[in-house]
Amino acid sequence: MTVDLSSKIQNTQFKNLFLNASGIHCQSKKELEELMNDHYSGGLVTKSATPNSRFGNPLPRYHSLPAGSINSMGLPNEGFQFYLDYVTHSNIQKPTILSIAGMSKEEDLELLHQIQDSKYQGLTELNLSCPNVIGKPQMAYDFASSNQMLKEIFAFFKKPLGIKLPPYFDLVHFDKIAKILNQYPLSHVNTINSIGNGMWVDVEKESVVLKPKGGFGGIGGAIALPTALANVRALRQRLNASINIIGTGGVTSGKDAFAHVLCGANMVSIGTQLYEEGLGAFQRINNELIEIMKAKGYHSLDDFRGKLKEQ
Ligand code: RRO
Repeated sequence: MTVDLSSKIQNTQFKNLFLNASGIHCQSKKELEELMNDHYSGGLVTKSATPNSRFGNPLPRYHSLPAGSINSMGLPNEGFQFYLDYVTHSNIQKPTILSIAGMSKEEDLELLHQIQDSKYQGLTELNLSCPNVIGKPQMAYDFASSNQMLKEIFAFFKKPLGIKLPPYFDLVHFDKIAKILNQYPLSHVNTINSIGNGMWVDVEKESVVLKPKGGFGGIGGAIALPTALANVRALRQRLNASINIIGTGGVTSGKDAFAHVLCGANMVSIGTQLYEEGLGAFQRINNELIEIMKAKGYHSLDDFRGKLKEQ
């Protein structure tokens, strides 16, 4: 029995549904090349870019947890031009998602103007949810500002654009954000970014584990899975069908990816597990998902996407 893992975001066709989560294995040229050449990832997402390169927050800024991770990287990246050059000039063998994260609305608009004026034809993703930049709130928790920003963006931006959302925790907030997003021709939403401003304690040292922000950081990995599934499901139930969903959060196995698709994900991205296991995670998780689909008699993702049953 053959199983087809191909998927689409708007008109962009991916040979399989798996992506790296932005920030994982996608900052340097070497990492991007390795991702580009990996046979088992369907596409490539770049590290969120700021106008100029950044070192990011002081170290230590990533810590593995028993069932996930905490990070406060602080947007280390090579600068917007580096990533724009990479996705427009390199030997591109798979679809790309160019992630951007300006430090202000003005910077975001400026980066989007540059993309609009460039020859880049791939997908762009505006990160409205980085939890770790000191003094900068997560924009997508401010509904009025997000709406105003999208209004200004779509007045000039005509290429495929998605946004990266933070997790929401209240059904009223899902209603509010979906009502805003449904007014715009978004290619996709990517949900969820890490669960912002968590804390881990090293009991032996009686200390936090990260240097920046007094130890507060974004939580990812297996412990984020239930929150991620809820966000994919709740947004799929509310967003226009034309807005695709990239499910991100807590995927460590084919089973977790299957659950994301059941909740409505078109694509699935892998963060903490990719960092911990390396690129081999793509092949393993691909194979696990294929085995589950074969056992259930599913040929394609459409056979079960969004078909989560209620009790
Ligand atoms: O660089 C980071 O600290 C970071 C970013 Br931009 C993000 O969107 N999510 C995250 O967990 N870390």
